[in-house]
Amino acid sequence: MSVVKNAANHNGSAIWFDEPAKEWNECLPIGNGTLGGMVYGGITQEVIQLNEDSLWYGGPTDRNNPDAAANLGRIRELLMEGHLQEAERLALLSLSGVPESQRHYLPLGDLNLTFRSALPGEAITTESYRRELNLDEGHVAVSYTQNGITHRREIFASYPDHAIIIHLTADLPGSIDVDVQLSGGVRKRHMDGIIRLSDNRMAMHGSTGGGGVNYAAALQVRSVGGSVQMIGETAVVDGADEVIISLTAATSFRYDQPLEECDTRLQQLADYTLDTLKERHQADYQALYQRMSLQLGPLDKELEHLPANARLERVQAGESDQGLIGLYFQFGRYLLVASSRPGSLPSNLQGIWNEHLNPPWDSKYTININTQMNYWPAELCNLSECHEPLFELIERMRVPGRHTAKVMYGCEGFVAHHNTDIWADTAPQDTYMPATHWPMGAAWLCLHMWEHYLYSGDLPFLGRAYETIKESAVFFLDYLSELPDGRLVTSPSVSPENTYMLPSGEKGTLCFGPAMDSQILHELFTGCIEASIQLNKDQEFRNQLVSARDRLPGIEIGKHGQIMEWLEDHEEAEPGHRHMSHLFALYPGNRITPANTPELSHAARVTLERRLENGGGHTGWSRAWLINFWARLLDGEQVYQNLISLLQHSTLPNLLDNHPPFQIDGNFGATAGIAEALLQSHTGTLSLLPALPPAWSAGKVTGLKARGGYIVDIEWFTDGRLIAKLIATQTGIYNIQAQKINEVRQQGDQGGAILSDDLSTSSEPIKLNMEAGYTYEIFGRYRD
Ligand code: FUC
Repeated sequence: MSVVKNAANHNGSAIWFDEPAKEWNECLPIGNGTLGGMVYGGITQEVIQLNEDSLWYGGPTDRNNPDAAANLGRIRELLMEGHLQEAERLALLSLSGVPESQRHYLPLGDLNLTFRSALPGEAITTESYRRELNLDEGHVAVSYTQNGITHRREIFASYPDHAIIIHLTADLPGSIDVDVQLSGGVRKRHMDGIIRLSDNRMAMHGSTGGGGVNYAAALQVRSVGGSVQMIGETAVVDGADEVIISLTAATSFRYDQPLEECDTRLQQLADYTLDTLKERHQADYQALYQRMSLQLGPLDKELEHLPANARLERVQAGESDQGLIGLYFQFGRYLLVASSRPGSLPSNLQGIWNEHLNPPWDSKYTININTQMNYWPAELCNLSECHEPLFELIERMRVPGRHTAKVMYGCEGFVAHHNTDIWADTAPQDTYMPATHWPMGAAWLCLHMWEHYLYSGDLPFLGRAYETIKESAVFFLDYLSELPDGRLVTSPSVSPENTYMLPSGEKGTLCFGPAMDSQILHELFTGCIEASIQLNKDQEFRNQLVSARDRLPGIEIGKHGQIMEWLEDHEEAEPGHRHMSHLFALYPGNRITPANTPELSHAARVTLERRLENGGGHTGWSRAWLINFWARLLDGEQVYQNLISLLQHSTLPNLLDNHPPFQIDGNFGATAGIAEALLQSHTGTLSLLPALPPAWSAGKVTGLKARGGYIVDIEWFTDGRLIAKLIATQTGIYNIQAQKINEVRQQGDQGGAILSDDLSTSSEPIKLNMEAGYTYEIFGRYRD
């Protein structure tokens, strides 16, 4: 067989390849939030590796260490007295979860299509092969010409129809001969069997151990022309013009009878034509995906003729490709739509795409940075609904988290540590000193609910979120310890996942009052205070929070001019550490800003430079966090350099993020970072092109979202001009900032009007009184 490469392809919104995936890291992902597939695109053998988001090993358990409460006081004393090793040993024994590990995610199996497209002995020639993820349409397509017949496969995961649809066509009627099989893939020994549901439907079913879920995956094969018959465990298609395969899966996490659920779904789809299935999918998908567009210039359209791996290799060799960055951005948005939809679980460490029985870090939720990073683009990049699964998980964490708070710490409220799983487990994970004993996971997650309100202005949502945010704050009012000087600190805790050094050379991780904890608490208390004002309730509780917030340690600058990571100005064992927890207040927090806290901003810069000089940013997510930090420091050149580093060192051939191994957070973090360079609104000022990389000398973005619900389009030109369009969904006064704003026009139903011109001669923000329903056009400059 020979594969002749096809050079004549052209589509700006496709991630495409001229050969099948040789391994999983080259596959293209599809997903509808609950069902995921990785498509290999093989010519005679197509494999789609399958996942269902609720297929995890094991059931819920109570892992809280029964000896925690009795030892907590002693651990705190040991820490205060400086007996670090004893404190750590006792914490490891008495505060770690029992057993130490939460539940892990599992793959579902494989869909195998074996094409019988040549007569025995006949030579096969294959040419014009193309495999693409079409971001505009939300599907993967594979096409090739074999012995003169052009075959095409289109594969999409439909959210409205709970199914993966595979459509096979060929340009010669009667020429599709294919065997269709479901298999457990790597789980083949953990599967109860394959059963026939009808003469064109079959299902695979089984259960996971440890009291875990029952599951089923089922498929239905329909042909236009030719025939479909079941032989053994195979659906055999002969001589078809066209084939439609619908595949679905469910587990007992959501349905009492997963197999029946799958069968019912497939029967409902049995009469839908391909056109109907496709229309329903596209209407749903495009309503989200097409809210935004991004073109970064200078754009070299010729590069679209190159497959994604070749484009990536060019960038890795030092060439520029702004189109690839635009593609990477939209791919990030695609991945969020594909892995997190209302009703699904949140996007985990690998989104929903996992091929391992024993996945890296369990492919679950690491909530000391990674899960949060997955959701950084949700609001800003106009995919607010995709945030919902995270809120549901946080809310589910309240019950186990309340128990953990009581049993481990004797506190009210709810708490979670640095990981959680499908069952919203809140007890500490692992026996890993740098990470395990960190009580801030839920508090940080709660800030996502607050942010959702800031973007949406949705008061009923705030009413719902407030209960969760408040319950997290209640925990800390109980948990915080008072220092002799009156400050309130978390104890014990760690600064994820870094190690400090004492002057004696002793190394430690357990501590009290690490900077990140105080910074998260400051924002949690502030959010809770402001929410209670918005909702006009809980004045007394609010007062308690105000006084507790005043007693949190402030953000301090250390001996190197850096932001201090711990309460003492310790040296770090690994100055280039991947975590930069003490810069939480710069991003995603908002207390360090160049405008309001120039000294702290400078110290944040020093902190980043020290990390980078010492090899920082070596994991994908760490590099993605750097991009956001630099955007907040308004340094476009660094935004760009770190994006390039991400593409050069932490990106797989299919553009998925590489920790290594594959971990999806870097995709989402970098997507957010690109947007953060173009629009910021965290200080109450809407800032246009605040950290524009000089390399993006012209461009256009549409559909970004700013806090307050504004939809923002910006076009900018090589001569330094910008034109922005703001659609106001709420009425209010907003500060607008660019390098310079010359003129503002209001457009409404009644036509346009120049509101003002000659507005700013400096880069100071202007005040704009915006009315809901109106569009405001802003003419200005992003550079002198
Ligand atoms: C944190 C990080 C690791 C990894 C893991 C899933 O523990 O420190 O780098 O991303 O989560």
